[in-house]
Amino acid sequence: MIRLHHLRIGRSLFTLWQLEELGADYDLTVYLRDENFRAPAALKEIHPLGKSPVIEDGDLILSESSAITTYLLEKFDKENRFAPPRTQLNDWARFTQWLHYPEGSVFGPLLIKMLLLRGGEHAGLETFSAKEIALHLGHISNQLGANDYILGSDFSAADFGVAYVASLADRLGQLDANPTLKAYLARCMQRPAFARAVEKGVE
Ligand SMILES: N[C@@H](CCC(=O)N[C@@H](CS)C(=O)NCC(=O)O)C(=O)O
Repeated sequence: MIRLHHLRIGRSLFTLWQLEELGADYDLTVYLRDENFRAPAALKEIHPLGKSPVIEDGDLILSESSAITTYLLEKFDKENRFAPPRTQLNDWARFTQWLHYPEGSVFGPLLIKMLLLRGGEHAGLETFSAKEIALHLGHISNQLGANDYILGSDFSAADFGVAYVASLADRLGQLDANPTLKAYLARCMQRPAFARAVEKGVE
């Protein structure tokens, strides 16, 4: 059975949510952050990077949220409920673009903003992160348009990562003037599977 090594407060909640959406059988090991908000050393015993999410499935130890999503889809989404089949090549390629975009492009500027809010000062980084955050949040909002989810009217596995960066942007006060993304985030969080993930992984 799959085991998710879940660090409280962070992106692995979104992997937990995915396991719930997929109806997968899984076990959970929960880790608490230390006084510096870092992962405890115990996570390094699972994977050398000591970060979360990490899943264990037999002798497979897998890190990186988008790789985990791809693996879980292969394993539990045979009916393509959460991603287009690879035979629809263009749709599948667009799906993978939105699957990798949050971690690959959006997270970095948000991380800079988070560090600056925690007490750093750096004019160049302020300008860079403000511009990049506006660019990416604008891009995501445009893609959403009047749709409920990032690839259209149906929820897909690309929404896990997009909802994660939207939630981080919200925590950093970056969605106050963005009703489209606020509503999108609320819509994702109202899904019953998300509520189950919160119950198991947060409380
Ligand atoms: N690129 C990785 C990032 C993993 C990551 O940095 N996870 C954070 C939690 S959100 C973490 O474990 N931080 C604790 C630490 O670095 O001490 C992914 O997509 O999974």
